[in-house]
Amino acid sequence: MKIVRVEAIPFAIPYRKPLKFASGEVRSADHVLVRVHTDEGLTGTAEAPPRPYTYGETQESIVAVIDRIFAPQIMGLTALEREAVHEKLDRTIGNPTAKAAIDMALWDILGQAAGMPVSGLLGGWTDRMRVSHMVGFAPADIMVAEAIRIRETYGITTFKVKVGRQPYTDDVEACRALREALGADVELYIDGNRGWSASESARALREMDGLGLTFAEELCPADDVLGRRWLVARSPIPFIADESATRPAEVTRELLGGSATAISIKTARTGFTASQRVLHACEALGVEVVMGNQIDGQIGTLCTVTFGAAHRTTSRHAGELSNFLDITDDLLAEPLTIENGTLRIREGAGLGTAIDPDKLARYRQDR
Ligand code: MUC
Ligand code: MG
Repeated sequence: MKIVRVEAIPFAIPYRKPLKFASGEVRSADHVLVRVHTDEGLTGTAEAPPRPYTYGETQESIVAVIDRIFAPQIMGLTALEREAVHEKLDRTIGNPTAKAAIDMALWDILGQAAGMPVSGLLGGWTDRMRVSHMVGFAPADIMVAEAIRIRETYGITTFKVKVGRQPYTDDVEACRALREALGADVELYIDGNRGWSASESARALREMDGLGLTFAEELCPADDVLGRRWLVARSPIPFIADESATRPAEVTRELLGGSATAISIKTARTGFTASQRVLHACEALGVEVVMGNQIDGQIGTLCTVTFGAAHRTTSRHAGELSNFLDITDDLLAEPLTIENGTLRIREGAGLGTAIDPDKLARYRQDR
């Protein structure tokens, strides 16, 4: 199971409509397909999504760091030496999605070698997750129409509403319109991507009181250290750290410092190995977690549901698993389908991320 080759293939697939949020917007899935090959002919597959506004990575930087630094460092190690692989990767600061994709590709290899699904190797709690759909910025009536369409088409009843606009009252109006249109049975929570100040966030939360929101995520920057702690101490609902807590140590720091009371776990940035460290820390500390989405394609979404369904704690809340619906196509040979508001894991050996070679040829950017 020696690693003999690591491929980092840039590809781009257009979106049907852009997804807009306070820290940026996405119009094309310009991701990197990561394939780790072993001497026995097994190939582990995952994808890395560049999010410059969150991690500083670009498609070019992901390819470069894998080709020039990570691949030469891990060549010759085996898929069973994950700790040694991570010791090498961690010599380089940052680059979370590049590292995570390599980690998940190694788990894929382990599953294939063992003839077992990765979800079972991780924990095997269940075979599916309820899906939460992310509603991006638009006028309130368009956001309502999208949520209604998603509920009618896919049976999804949990929505994460992007907030953080100026004036904040636009978002208060959108959340109120969503609650009125969708009724009391739908779960709603909000994500500000650091768009507001602490005082704007506090006013928004007060004005949204009564809308039955479950969580508030990254409403103001964690770098506004005292303002953020002040806000979190007053928040009537758990306050999720997402981009401010991207590594196990950051999770500890933000939670113990009072800058968050819940955590978004994203396999796109912590793979499976570090996501388990984050999850176990959260379980030990007694804080809730949500499986987040790095605006993943279907490969990344399959990784998220594989991890989320594998553990009891991550299965308690709906996982953010529907961003791929906005993308016009994908590389997966067998597309994902959301039915009755749920997404299932793959039952076969490994992750089930078999790639359609014709689609890869069509969308890859390096030839
Ligand atoms: C999210 O939960 O914030 C948007 C920016 C990012 O880093 O992730 C997405 C979704
Ligand atoms: Mg977020």
